[in-house]
Amino acid sequence: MLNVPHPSIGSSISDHLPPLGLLSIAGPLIDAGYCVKLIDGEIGTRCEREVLDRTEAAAPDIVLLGHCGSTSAHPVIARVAQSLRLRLPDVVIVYGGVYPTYHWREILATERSIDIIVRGEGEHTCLRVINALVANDDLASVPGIAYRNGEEVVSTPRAPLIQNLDFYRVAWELIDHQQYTYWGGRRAIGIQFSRGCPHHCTFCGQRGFWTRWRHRDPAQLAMELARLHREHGVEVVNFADENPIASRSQWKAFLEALISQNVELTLVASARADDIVRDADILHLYKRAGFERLLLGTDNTDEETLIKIAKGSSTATDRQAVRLLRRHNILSLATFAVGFDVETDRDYWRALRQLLVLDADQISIVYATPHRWTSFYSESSERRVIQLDLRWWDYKHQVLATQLPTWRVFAWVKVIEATLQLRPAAIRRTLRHQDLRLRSAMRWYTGLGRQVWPREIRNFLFRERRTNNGPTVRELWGDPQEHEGFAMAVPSIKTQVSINCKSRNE
Ligand code: B12
Ligand code: SF4
Repeated sequence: MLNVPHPSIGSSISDHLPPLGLLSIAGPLIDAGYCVKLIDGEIGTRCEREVLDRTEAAAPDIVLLGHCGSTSAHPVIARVAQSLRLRLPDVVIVYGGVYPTYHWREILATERSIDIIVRGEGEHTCLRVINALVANDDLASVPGIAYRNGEEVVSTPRAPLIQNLDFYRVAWELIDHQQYTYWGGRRAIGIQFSRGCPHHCTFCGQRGFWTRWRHRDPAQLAMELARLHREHGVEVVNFADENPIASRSQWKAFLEALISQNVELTLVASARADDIVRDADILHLYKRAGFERLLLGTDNTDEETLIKIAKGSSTATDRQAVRLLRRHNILSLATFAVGFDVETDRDYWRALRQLLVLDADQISIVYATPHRWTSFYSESSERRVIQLDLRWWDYKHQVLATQLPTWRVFAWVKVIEATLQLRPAAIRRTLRHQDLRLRSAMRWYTGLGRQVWPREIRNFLFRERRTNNGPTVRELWGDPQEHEGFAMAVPSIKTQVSINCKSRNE
């Protein structure tokens, strides 16, 4: 398994979390008797050549490629696959993750080094692919994949989603926990309590990928986290869920189970503001379980835009959530997306004022990015694309033209970030927060900002090439793909039981 070095600024300056996607597909493969090795190019020198050398030296039969940065990691993955093909002509290259799940047609047509693409969740499908390759079976019998058959690109029907998320395990044994840190150098992992989200925000490229909200057994997850803490010294847990707290009863059961394990962990996760407000009476359990920060996807401060993107939330709820978290000594990180609509200077000025009123502890500004499998893609299909290099399709770079020139949008983003991070309340919390753990979390985040800022400005001015008269979104990537938004099929309970039994026997 090969995790390539990602080009984002964050990847090169900050701590690294283990590549959970690859470790998740490794668990079932190891349990089925395969010999699996992980080469993580995000750790250490982050040099592509070195990663290739190590892969070549391992002399694998099959190379599995995938990266959490997905769309923005694709150019690196394509380049690495080409080099691997030259070095290891007979190796089978399998690629998975969000971007290839939807763009498999173009990838297989243009990247001849990539043999097979796994669409959707990888645990069960990847195992079936490898079993088929080993047994020399016809790949057509494996649901949820696309591959090249001679000159033809072939796909099989969508694979059923995994209903029991406790059925497969994450192959933690493939990593040295000392190498993975977060939250300012503390030993860390990413883990999922749930997959999917029951909401319908138009721009979201994740809810369709996971197809339906499901969760792990609360007690089992709590036990796994306690074991990772006791046996491997894990201190920080970053929930890799879109929406772990969608079900109040299951989340409460998890918090109580973790509290009863009596382990000192720092927890961070994403949540919806309305769910935080819903949980006002149990937020003390969040704190006791170890929560230090919740990322609130506020996304916009304009009520009309919030309705347009079907956020199902309001600015008043966002404010209430921030206050409730503060009352319980939990930091809030608000994400704010620019570029949904035709924005003017006045819109940015209003956004700045409303974000000041929101008063979240930390802020992260992202750019609206039209993924082909979302309804935001259809809505923006006639807008011009200014960024043709996929490496910058990572939400941290403007890819769609707006009414304002790019430099002015960039300037506004920087002014908003600076104003919010340098306002007296933020400085006070960074320097003198009463809770020492939160104070150091604020310092870590501010320190990251100090490193990222100059690089972002330098990249904007000197490295990133933008086009003034680019194609429209539709001209670039073709017709919308919303109808293929659900990456997996929902099976009947009977089918799922037989899937699980079969893979246990495998
Ligand atoms: C936690 C997280 C992070 C963490 C941790 C990253 C890490 N090292 O694991 C941090 C904060 C560092 C991060 C950074 C970034 N992230 Co991120 N991140 C996530 C998040 C919330 C969870 C990822 C995860 O672990 N999922 C759980 C695992 C099990 O799922 P998975 O990786 O998709 O893998 C499954 C399948 O995809 C498939 N699969 C995956 N790979 C492979 C490979 C093979 C061979 C096969 C067969 C199958 C397969 O099987 C797996 C098991 O079912 C996701 C959203 C989400 N919920 O998935 C975004 C997400 C993956 N991130 C995203 C982005 C853009 C980024 C950044 C580029 C942002 C930036 N500008 O810096 C960077 C990339 C830098 C980097 N080094 O990773 C986007 C990608 C969107 C897209 N369509 O391209 C996502 C989807 C969020 C979103 N808003 O839509 N991220
Ligand atoms: S709440 Fe978050 S995860 Fe759910 S659909 Fe909206 S953006 Fe996606």
